[in-house]
Amino acid sequence: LNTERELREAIGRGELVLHYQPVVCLTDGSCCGFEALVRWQHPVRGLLAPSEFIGLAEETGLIAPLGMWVLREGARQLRAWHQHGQLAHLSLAVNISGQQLRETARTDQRLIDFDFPPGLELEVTESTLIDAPEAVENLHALSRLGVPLSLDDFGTGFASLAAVQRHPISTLKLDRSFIAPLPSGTRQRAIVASVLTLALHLNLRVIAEGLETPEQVQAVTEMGCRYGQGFLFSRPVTADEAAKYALTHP
Ligand code: G
Ligand code: G
Ligand code: NA
Ligand code: MN
Repeated sequence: LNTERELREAIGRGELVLHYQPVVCLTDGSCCGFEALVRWQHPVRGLLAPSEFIGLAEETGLIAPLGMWVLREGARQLRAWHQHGQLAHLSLAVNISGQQLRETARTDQRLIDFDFPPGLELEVTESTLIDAPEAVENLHALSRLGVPLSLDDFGTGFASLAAVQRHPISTLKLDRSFIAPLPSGTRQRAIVASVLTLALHLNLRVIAEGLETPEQVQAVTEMGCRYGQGFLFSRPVTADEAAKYALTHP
């Protein structure tokens, strides 16, 4: 099992890497941006998924330095892509844990002082909006700085669209548990259809997560969804592979 010391040293030694999953415009198949997903290149255990160390990072407070590393690396990569004329349109969404948002006021590595490049966005989960007033304050501060915010795993928690409206959220990421049963699941189809209808009227962008088949793309497109992510398009890949994907899906 990973220990706190191991993870602290890993952050310092540069053993973390970011992989990138394309966000695709469903109407023309173009790549409009990416979501950054962190991995730990462990010297012995190989490439570890976030589920194996984000929990430990949150329990130990290491989520603050880890989260700042992810933000800095994502911003560096996005700036590098933007130098390339054909990649200047890309956006990049970075995940930020509620715990990190809560702690940011108490740490010296203030998220609020970060120099966000244009196109850099943040993703938070529904529970962040619900259980942490301090986190919500920081979210509002980030939004006032012009940072676009997405609500991740939408539909799995307790956030209603009415609650979403009280916060500066510009994008909903429709959780893949609603997408998986499509096109047949009639109940899920009804949920997806009503979320899309309301979201479009509320001027929220919606990204369907976990698209794995063309039939699922067709189903969500017919219901008005314009953006998607999922293995059908690409798994999360390295920065070089991500750039190649963007260049071949203009
Ligand atoms: O990469 P994978 O598909 O295994 O991601 C699993 C989960 O880990 C997702 O819920 C994602 O939001 C979370 N995650 C991935 N990267 C980061 C990160 O940089 N910071 C935080 N806080 N969570 C992340
Ligand atoms: O919680 P979040 O949505 O950030 O998690 C992203 C996770 O979802 C990553 O672990 C990523 O590998 C996974 N993922 C992305 N696309 C698909 C997909 O099409 N199908 C499945 N099963 N998982 C996916
Ligand atoms: Na996410
Ligand atoms: Mn999600």
